[in-house]
Amino acid sequence: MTDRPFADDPHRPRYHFLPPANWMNDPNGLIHYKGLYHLFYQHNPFGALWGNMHWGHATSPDLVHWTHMPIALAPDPDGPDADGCYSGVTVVHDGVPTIVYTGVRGPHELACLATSADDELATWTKHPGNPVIPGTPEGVPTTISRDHTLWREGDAWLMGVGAGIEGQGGAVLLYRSSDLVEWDYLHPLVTEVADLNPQGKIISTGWECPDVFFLDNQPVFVACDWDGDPLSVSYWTGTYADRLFIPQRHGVVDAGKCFYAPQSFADASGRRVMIGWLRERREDEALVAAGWAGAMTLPRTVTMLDDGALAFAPVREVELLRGEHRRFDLRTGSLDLDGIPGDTCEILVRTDTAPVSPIEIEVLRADDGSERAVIRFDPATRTLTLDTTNASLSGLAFGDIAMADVPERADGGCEIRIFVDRSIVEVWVDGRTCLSGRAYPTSGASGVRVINDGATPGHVDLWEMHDAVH
Ligand code: DQQ
Repeated sequence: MTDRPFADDPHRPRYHFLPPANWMNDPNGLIHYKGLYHLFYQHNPFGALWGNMHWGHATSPDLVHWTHMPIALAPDPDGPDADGCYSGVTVVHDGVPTIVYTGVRGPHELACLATSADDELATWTKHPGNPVIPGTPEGVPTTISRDHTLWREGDAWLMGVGAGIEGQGGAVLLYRSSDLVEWDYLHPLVTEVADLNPQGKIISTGWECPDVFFLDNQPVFVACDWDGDPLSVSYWTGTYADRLFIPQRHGVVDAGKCFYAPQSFADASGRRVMIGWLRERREDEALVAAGWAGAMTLPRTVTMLDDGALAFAPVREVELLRGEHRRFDLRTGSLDLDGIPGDTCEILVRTDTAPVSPIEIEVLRADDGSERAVIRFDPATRTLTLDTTNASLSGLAFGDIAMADVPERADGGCEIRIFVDRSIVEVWVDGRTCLSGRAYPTSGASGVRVINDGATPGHVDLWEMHDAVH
């Protein structure tokens, strides 16, 4: 980072995206336009806590090196977004880049538009007719109604709005338009299905940040389960016909407790790329003291497997950040990092054969083990856990245990890929299952230790990772 007011902050990430300072939450308006990737985001430019919702903006030629841009959208005290410019998307309509976002004024959540005429999408003009949808549909008892997902169907735009319907849980309200300005409400595209939730019951009072897209013509629906607070991020695959999505299979996008509000887009090569928000896991007091809050995940590709499950993997461009490299035998134990910073690195553990007992990797580890984040793959239960309960001695940091199921690989092998970036730990197994977490060691802990009972042969690759945000 060239602007470094936080150079001495050991928790501030260096290759995951975050704004120059202050609060950030949801990624918004992701688009690949005229050769540049654009990341907009929910941003409070005035402080490190949630509030004053603006749209921040950054661009990248390659999804990993980011340049900060001027703020794209700010609330207008006299407008329908007087209390905030909330989440939304960017689409190109008749050649004009257009943001569709939620303007908030008092209790009202209202669909609004803004357009840009410059190639870098640096400046935006709000539509004079905002809000383009002045309220919720008559007769639908909504709990919330915000955040947008758009797709093309013939000559029309279809738009899903994240919502909740009293007594029914999460819902997506479906609208149709030919020009993004005049919208007709159709019906709920999908509502929460209790039986498909792992809990077997309705868990959301509303779904935030819905994301509807198609992979090889198969419909996918991602939503954030919300009950007044963020709960989890689910995906469903199923069928789409007569403008109804019938969910058949449920999965978790990333079971990490800090992961929320992901958004995806298709880039010029056609791949589907997703970025999510990594929430802080510490008290407000610590955020204010730090002067910043929130980071983005590394961009992830989303693909569908034959059985309808989704696979998530870091985009290949992440390898552009790799620097110095070392290789160790999987039986090494504590790794001698030999100059590679253990708090900004990538660790790749590969077994040559099916693991016969659990493999544990401790990162951000103090020499005496008093602080450590633990990644554990258990081949018997096929589970991956990320345990941050002992990651910090600070009373202001929250630790937790996140767990994900790891499907068996046909060849029996196993690949665990870990990205450590100061207070961020992102873990993938077999380029399919991911878990993210936050860890705030107080002691500058940055050791890496691999615990393997010695019976499973394999190796560990370690790279330093370079800074990525200008
Ligand atoms: N955050 C946004 C909302 C969204 C929520 C407001 C999820 O639009 O529903 O900042 O983090």
